[in-house]
Amino acid sequence: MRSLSLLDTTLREGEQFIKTFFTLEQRLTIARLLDALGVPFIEVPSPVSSPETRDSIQAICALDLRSHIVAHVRCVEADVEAALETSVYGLNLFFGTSSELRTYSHGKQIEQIKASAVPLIRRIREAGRYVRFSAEDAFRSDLVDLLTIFDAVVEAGVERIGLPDTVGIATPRQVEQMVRLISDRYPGVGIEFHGHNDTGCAIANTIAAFEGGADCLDVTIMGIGERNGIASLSGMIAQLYIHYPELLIGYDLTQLVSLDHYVAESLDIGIPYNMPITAPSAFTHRAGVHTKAVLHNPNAYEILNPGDFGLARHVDIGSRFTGRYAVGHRVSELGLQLSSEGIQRLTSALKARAEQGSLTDTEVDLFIHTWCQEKGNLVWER
Ligand code: HCA
Ligand code: CU
Repeated sequence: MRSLSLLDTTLREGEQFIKTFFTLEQRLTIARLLDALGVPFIEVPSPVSSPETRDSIQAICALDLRSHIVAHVRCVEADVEAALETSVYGLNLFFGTSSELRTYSHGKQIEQIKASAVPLIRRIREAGRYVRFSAEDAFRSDLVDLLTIFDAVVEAGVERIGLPDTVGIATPRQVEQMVRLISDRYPGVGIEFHGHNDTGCAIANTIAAFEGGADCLDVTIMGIGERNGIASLSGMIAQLYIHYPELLIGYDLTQLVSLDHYVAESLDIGIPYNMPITAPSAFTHRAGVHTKAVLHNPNAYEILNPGDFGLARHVDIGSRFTGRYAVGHRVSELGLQLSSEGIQRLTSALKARAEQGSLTDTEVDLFIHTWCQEKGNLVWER
């Protein structure tokens, strides 16, 4: 079986999201919840960011979690030394390699990048810590430049190479090809992928990276990050659950909902309506054709079992698209009995009422009771 580590960077990339401001207590709770879920790596910012950040990193390390804590650090000696002074498991080094970042961000040439990274990698390895080197903006970088740098950092002893799609420009096919090329060239070295969501491909690109040979995939809770973020933890869990369930052995999937809720509340936002697994309506069925089939067998329209995540399925019958089968089902759940003609008439009445706006479950039940009490409608009441 192939090994795969999810790396959650909510406490680093996620803190770069415009709505994020986590207190120390919130950072600690998020780290604990990620650990309880079973995420192998938790990324934190560079300790040089601020004294408060440094203290938070130490407090997270002091939790003594099973998850490895890794700091995201520039290839700058002082930054590396500051990170080595903390108790982090390892350092995630990064350096912009595209001509865009070399020109407008740090102004360094490829040779200078190599010259900065190599001694720092050696230093980190000598200190006995884990080290990864990431080529920021890899998917707009020249391939020869990338290979020149990777040859050097692999030689210096990096345990993983990071291939971030920093601007979210890549397609799944490009990601798979690039990851395959790098993993074929450096057998024995891990590959990490980090996919931004600028064109909505983050989850697809991240699973493509795994299929190309990556062994570490970056996510954040609800996908929060710079701009519109990166691949979401729930999205990747959903992908793995369906396509590679053996890789989720050891995860406590019931923690996912608490995590998304906790972060959504901390940010004062709702969980996005389209979030895999944890969206409020992720397991709600509405149209008559769907509700009938799902009531017969949930597999008809569900690929994820809500029970595995501590969630429940919901059949919505208060819409203009409601169907007779689901309405009849609700009638019997309420302990009432109607003839099939009665169900048909009740459904038509409910549909007509829903044309003025959808009804909540409570409103539907009230509507059914009232309709049934009308003379002649009810066949039998338990
Ligand atoms: C950043 C950029 C980064 C780094 C990813 C990595 C990106 O915000 O510093 O280190 O692999 O998207 O390139 O998040
Ligand atoms: Cu990023």
